[in-house]
Amino acid sequence: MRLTVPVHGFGVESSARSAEAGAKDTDTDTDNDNDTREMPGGPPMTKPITLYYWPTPNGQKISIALEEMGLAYEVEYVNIGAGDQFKADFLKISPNNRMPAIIDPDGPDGAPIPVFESGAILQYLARKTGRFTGKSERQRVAVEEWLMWQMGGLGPMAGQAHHFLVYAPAMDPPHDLPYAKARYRNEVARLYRVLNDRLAENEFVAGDFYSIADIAIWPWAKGWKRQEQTLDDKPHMKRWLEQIAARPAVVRGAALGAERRGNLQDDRKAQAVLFGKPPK
Ligand SMILES: N[C@@H](CCC(=O)N[C@@H](CS)C(=O)NCC(=O)O)C(=O)O
Repeated sequence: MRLTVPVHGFGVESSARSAEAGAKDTDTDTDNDNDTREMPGGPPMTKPITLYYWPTPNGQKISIALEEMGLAYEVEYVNIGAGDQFKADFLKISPNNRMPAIIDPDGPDGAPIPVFESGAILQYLARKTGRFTGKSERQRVAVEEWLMWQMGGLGPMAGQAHHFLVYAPAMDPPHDLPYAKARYRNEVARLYRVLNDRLAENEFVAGDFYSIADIAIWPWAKGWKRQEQTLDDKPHMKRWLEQIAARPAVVRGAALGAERRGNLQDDRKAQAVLFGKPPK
């Protein structure tokens, strides 16, 4: 279900989503989703979580997690090509002027809590629900290792690969930089070899259970073609990409706001906002 609610704050538009369907879907996955509820999140939710979002891989991590966890949420679209991320109200929630961010109205002590940085949001939501986080300390360490691998490695490197392979050559004037292109293409290739090796031994990145680490990595890894990579020599990564893509919650989370995604290669105004000097 999806309905429009009044705009509040800086976003273009808000939408409320019911994750009831998500809760149903994930119930069928209890064999492998590590649904321990060992850290129950306190009182039941009284209001939906607000998701500050734009349809990019970092945003999709959180829409997918909310869908997987069956948490009700409403969406505040942060149009990063139009500069919404620099607005004062948003900076109070996300001082690094990046989305995603959330506000959970039912925070740990009953008061609202804002959270920015997608890795921190995933860990918060996993603690809140007790899901997708590992049953034992060993499992939790594995989840954190691969979550940090995404946050410190794949995300930044694939982001730079997108920049130098796709966006910079399309700018006016073009910045076609062979060294930068090779540097990030090669580093992403190395990371995918590491991922493929890991998935040769394990069904999911942290072991035999689906976790927030898979949720963090998948939205970036699905962009392998744009990053000028091949899966011909990475059968285990290919198997995993397809397996995650088939999860109904992933389909819904990845589709959120897809109709708003512009073509940054042709959008000079968005390029100026994202790649020029930030507006004051
Ligand atoms: N480390 C941050 C990165 C978030 C990030 O880079 N978000 C991008 C979109 S994918 C953004 O908001 N960009 C706005 C800008 O560059 O001004 C996280 O994982 O949350």
